[in-house]
Amino acid sequence: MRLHEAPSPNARRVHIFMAEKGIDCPRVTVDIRAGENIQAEYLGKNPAGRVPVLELDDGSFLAESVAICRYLDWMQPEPRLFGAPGIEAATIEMWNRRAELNFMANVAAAFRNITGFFQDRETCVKEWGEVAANAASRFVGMFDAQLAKTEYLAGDHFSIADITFVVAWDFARRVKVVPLPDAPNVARWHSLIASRPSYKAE
Ligand SMILES: N[C@@H](CCC(=O)N[C@@H](CS)C(=O)NCC(=O)O)C(=O)O
Repeated sequence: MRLHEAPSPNARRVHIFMAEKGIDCPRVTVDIRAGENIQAEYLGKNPAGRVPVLELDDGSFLAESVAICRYLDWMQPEPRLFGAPGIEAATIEMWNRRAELNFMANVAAAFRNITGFFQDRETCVKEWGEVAANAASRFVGMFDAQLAKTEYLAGDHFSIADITFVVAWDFARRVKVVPLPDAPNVARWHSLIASRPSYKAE
């Protein structure tokens, strides 16, 4: 098994997940800046042209960071990061989707459209980026209110939802295109997540 990746939020999701599970595998760096991920050879691995991609021992490829995490979870069920079947797993799914769709996707759209980072391969619309930045900013309140009630994003236990949100949060802080409002409960939660050894996984 090999992980095709580049320094990026979605690859970091898989790195943290792997560290939590105690799984490691060789890495192959994909030069996304130079567009290696949109060349024919890479598109054969992932027709969506994105990182990360997990290459399996039978020569097949698995893309989409959460799908990769699902596969790793099947390989190594403990610790349970997708929750116990039933309401726990469903609640984790709910918060993971909120972290991804309401926050991470808006942060990514803001970054891509405002900075024009990938303008060699897509049309960037600054106004759209600003709309996305404001949407990401507005959703911070939803996460802060949840974290006022629960220790981790989806309840009492660390989960994939925490991984998605911390990766997106750190990226938003680093690229500075989203105005992040004061969020004391997110700050409390961030210190908790940052104290886990997996937070430093690369
Ligand atoms: N939904 C995908 C998103 C993957 C994605 O957007 N990856 C970014 C890096 S975080 C990428 O490959 N960007 C290169 C490009 O857009 O050309 C996943 O979860 O893996």
